[in-house]
Amino acid sequence: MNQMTINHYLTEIKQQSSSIDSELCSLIEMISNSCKIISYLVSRGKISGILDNVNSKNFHGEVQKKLDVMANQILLETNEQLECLAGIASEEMENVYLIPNHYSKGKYLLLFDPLDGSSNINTNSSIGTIFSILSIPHSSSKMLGNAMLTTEKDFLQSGDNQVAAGYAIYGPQSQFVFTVGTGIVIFTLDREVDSWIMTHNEIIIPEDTQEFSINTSNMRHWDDKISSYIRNCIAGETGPFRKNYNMRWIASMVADVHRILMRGGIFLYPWDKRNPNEPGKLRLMYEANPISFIIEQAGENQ
Ligand code: FDP
Repeated sequence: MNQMTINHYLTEIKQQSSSIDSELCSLIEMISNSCKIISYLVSRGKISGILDNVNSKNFHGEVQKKLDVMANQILLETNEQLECLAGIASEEMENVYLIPNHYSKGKYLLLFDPLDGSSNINTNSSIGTIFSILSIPHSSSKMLGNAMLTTEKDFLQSGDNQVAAGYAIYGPQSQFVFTVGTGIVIFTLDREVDSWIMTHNEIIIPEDTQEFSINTSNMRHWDDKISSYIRNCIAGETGPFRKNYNMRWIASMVADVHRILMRGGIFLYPWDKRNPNEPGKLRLMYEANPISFIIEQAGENQ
């Protein structure tokens, strides 16, 4: 069987689309390499001592585990030297990281959640890494010699501007899922050859489904519309939808969304009354935007 690697795939689509350049391809490949290292650490678990808490919280107030910190460092250090990035933003860092002057810079901005679902690390459940890639907006780009300069403001773009997005899922199989706006591809890590191998192409989310995914223990905090929708799902054949539904909640968005990519369903983490001044638990730039791009690309009309 001819095995398609990420490098082969990117080389092919670069020839087909003028909006995909070599820098973007190298960046995606390097992110996939970082995820390979993280996958290895995750799979060794307690043996590599990465499950312990470190004595710090991230700036969202969440207790960090050694693995959160290491995954962040791996993504940062492997990608900063690539010569195609101007800056990096991470859920684990308070400020954006501008590529230091001793490295060459490029036009891309990389945003990531190094370890999504990290409350599950100790339970040996699936967790993941989410990433999003933007370009420095033309209007704001300033040059220093040949290098583009960037500021925090350049990161604050609409999700529609993403040039690529994806995630790695570390489960029974490790998989790397991404889009450059031409559909979804999935690569599975073959540890025997230490390579991501394409296993799924042209993914379309099945239209018909019997599953919804939401943390129903928060129901009392939701607004009326969400509560009523979920009550209708729970009512099954006896309710207005006249259909029985099943509920699944892994508490790791990457794992819940991956299941939906494979067999359909809906995932919700709605705003709730516990933090009325916040728009919701999921972070727009590192979680909601990239996952939305993936889901959009897995729609029927692509
Ligand atoms: P986590 O905090 O463990 O990183 O985005 C955060 C997230 O996980 C999602 O992956 C997951 O769907 C959700 O939070 C789980 O939240 P609850 O524990 O409130 O159910």
